[in-house]
Amino acid sequence: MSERSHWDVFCRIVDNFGDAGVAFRLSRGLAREHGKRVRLWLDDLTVLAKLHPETDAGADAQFVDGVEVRRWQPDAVHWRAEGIADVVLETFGCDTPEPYVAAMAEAKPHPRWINLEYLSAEAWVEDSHALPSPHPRFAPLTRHFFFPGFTGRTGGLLRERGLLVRRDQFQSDLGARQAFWRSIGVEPPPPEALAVSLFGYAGAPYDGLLDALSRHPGPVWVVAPEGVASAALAAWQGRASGAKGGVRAYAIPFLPQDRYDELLWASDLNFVRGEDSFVRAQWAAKPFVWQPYPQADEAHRVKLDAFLSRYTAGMDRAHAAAVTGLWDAWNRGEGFATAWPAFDARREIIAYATREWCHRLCTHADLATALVDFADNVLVG
Ligand code: TRH
Repeated sequence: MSERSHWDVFCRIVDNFGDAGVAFRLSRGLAREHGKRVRLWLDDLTVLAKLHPETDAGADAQFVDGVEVRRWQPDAVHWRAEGIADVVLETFGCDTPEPYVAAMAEAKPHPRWINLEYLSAEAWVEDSHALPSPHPRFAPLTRHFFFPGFTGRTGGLLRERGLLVRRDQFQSDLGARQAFWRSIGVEPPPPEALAVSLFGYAGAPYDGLLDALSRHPGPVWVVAPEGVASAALAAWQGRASGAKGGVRAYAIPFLPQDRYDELLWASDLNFVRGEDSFVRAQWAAKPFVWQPYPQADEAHRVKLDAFLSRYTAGMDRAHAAAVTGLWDAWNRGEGFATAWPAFDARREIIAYATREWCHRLCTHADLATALVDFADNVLVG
């Protein structure tokens, strides 16, 4: 049992924002809440600059919100001069540079070596979580696979200390919510309005959703940060003049990561995608609809079904069917005309069940705490 104080986190951006979003959030938690010295090695700083605008995308080294952020150009970094950490965390299978691994093999004691995997609610995750995998060439080194997840037998989810208290304060403070809406260029919705935030991938049935919302019997505020969803919203608005019903469409700039949380907290229904916004929607404890990252051979459908069956397990059959119906419509691209009214009619109870779901998730340790415990107390090296 020894405390490991220096962590190196490696992240290669595959596409979109999730890789950098998760790696930064985790690094910040390790630094801020666990007192670790964290270097986050990122190969594309422009993505971090979108999420955290104080980032200088041209700098090789800088501090962003307490995290030492380094540009990761594997061939340009002199690892021996930089020194290696006590704990090496590679995110999503990005390979730690070989010279760094060679230095790890020579170090005594060897650093702990962990690969953080993608999030999935599938049952096999519990069996694979924390398994070791000896390195084929650097024999003394063993890498462990760490899986985030929704149960106590996984690594848990990223959840900052005090997050839910801040959420509750925000949600119970009308003035704060109205100030937030104004600050993002949105007129505060009236109490009877349904506020919907929209974040999704290309190919999602934006028009079908917006057409269904235009038949909603009351005002609907649809807010989409810049991206595929905001472009689809603007295009729909252009076409739908005269047939928009009560829909007010707001295409807004992409928000800094912490402000995006506030959009999720302030909305009544959140469309989210990928990994990190999906988790944040659960902490917002508002009804939400998830679009998993599209994968070959429909692997994302399996992930979707696995999550839905956990999330709807505490709901009665009709509510579970309403949730599944809307998630199916969003992910399959058809059926909004019936799925939306069925969901909307049960929205209050679904909101209650989502809050319960959030409470249940909070009974597990958060991911940063679980990782620190694993590195300090479980691994021996
Ligand atoms: O951007 P994503 O599609 O990222 C994806 C997933 O992580 C996926 O699993 C992975 O394979 C792929 O990247 C490479 O969706 P995700 O995970 O929700 O990340 C979006 C991040 O952007 C999240 O941290 C929230 C943040 N965000 C903002 O900061 N401001 C915004 O206005 C919006 C809409 C999002």
